[in-house]
Amino acid sequence: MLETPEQSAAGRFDTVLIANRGEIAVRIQHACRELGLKTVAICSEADREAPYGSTADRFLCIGPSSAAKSYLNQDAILLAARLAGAGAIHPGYGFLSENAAFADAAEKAGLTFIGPTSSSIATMGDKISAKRAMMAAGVPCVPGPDTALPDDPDTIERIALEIGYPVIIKAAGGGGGRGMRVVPKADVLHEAIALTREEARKAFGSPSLYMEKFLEHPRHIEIQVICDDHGNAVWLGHRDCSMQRRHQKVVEEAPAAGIVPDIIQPVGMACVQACLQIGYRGVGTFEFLYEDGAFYFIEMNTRLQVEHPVTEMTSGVDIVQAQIRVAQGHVLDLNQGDVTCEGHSFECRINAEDPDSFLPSAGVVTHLALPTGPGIRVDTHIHAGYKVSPYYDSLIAKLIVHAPTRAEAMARMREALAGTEVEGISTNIPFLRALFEDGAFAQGETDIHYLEQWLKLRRAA
Ligand code: MV4
Repeated sequence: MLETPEQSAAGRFDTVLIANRGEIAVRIQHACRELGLKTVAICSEADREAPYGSTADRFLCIGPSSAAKSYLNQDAILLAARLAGAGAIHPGYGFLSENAAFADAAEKAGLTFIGPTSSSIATMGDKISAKRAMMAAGVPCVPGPDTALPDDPDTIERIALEIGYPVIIKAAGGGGGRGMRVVPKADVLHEAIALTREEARKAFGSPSLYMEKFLEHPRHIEIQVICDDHGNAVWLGHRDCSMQRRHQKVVEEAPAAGIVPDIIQPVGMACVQACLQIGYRGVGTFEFLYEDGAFYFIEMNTRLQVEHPVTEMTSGVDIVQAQIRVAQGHVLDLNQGDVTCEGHSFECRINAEDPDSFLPSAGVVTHLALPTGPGIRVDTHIHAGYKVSPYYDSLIAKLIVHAPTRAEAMARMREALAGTEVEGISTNIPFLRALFEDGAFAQGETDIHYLEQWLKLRRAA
């Protein structure tokens, strides 16, 4: 019998192996069950007691505590999928989620990788090819060539002069703040390039670099997209993720404060156009710097992101369910005209960390109280008695609120933070409570440097 495009497309699966841990393993498991899919949870030895293990249909320990030997062990995960009869792998975020070779290996093993094609992952993983694809699609980018820097010193100097100082040197294999160096003026240009090249060679196995205008006080604004395999793509609105310390986001919100529809609309449409042009499938995030009223593309993330809930709250779209459905080959059941942005949402990342040193704080959660009430959502895997292990990321919960206005959402977050009690380990909750009392934050007057400056002032006081 002739198959409809809907049926013939990519993955048909009824069991999903969740190749991740922590709160996102819980989040993905909920989405799978709601879609009628069976789940396979995996764990390292440190996560044997994880609560999502007992709620999954299967629970397999795939290796020792070290992530390199478990959550990053591609062969162990593919073997677990085969043993458990999974037809698909959801990589979550971090770990193998943006590993093109893993996406490829999964597909070659007959499994659906719940994410973009390995070729899309590879294109976006190379920040130069990503920029080239975006410029070709009409997405506004930071001034600077979409090609690797040559070796010739004179040509390099000419490129820098053309852009205008200050410039920033970035590694093609970098991203997320790794492998970059600001060059304030010409006399330190060649030294900066030599240092960054060596770092890039060591860290990413490639010495390839590119140069951009350095923006001094931008905000970090990102656009969420979702695309199917049938030529449909929509953007689900924007988020502000400027509130970060050392490239670790702490608070995210949707929509970005003070960004009016007229100015973001063409940027969102350009992102959608870019997705169609490169044949993108799945969820993705376009990262922009926003300065003096203009947007500049910097990177595209090809995974589900930690902060996806703020967009779920404002758009009403279950992003994880939609991501799984498009991986099954379904047509996106959503048109751009259906997408709205209602109210305002904040997310706080609750980290198990020392309040002064920010070092991870491991140990047993002796007491836990989580907030309840209208417009409050908590994404977490922890419970009273849970042992926070020192092996992984310190994220233990995400506190998400939604309210009609930004001011009301801030008040709701203050209420949610007041109702959150975690004892036995140190957390950043006291610091988040103080941040939500900050006047400039309440006014939406922040940029990517705000939090670090605020922390410096607070320490001095
Ligand atoms: C920049 C920039 C200023 N100008 N590029 C850091 C993470 C990586 N995604 C790109 N990053 C930056 N790229 C130009 N041309 C400043 C940063 C940056 C940053 C960006 C987003 C969020 C936080 C940041 C913190 C420091 C620097």
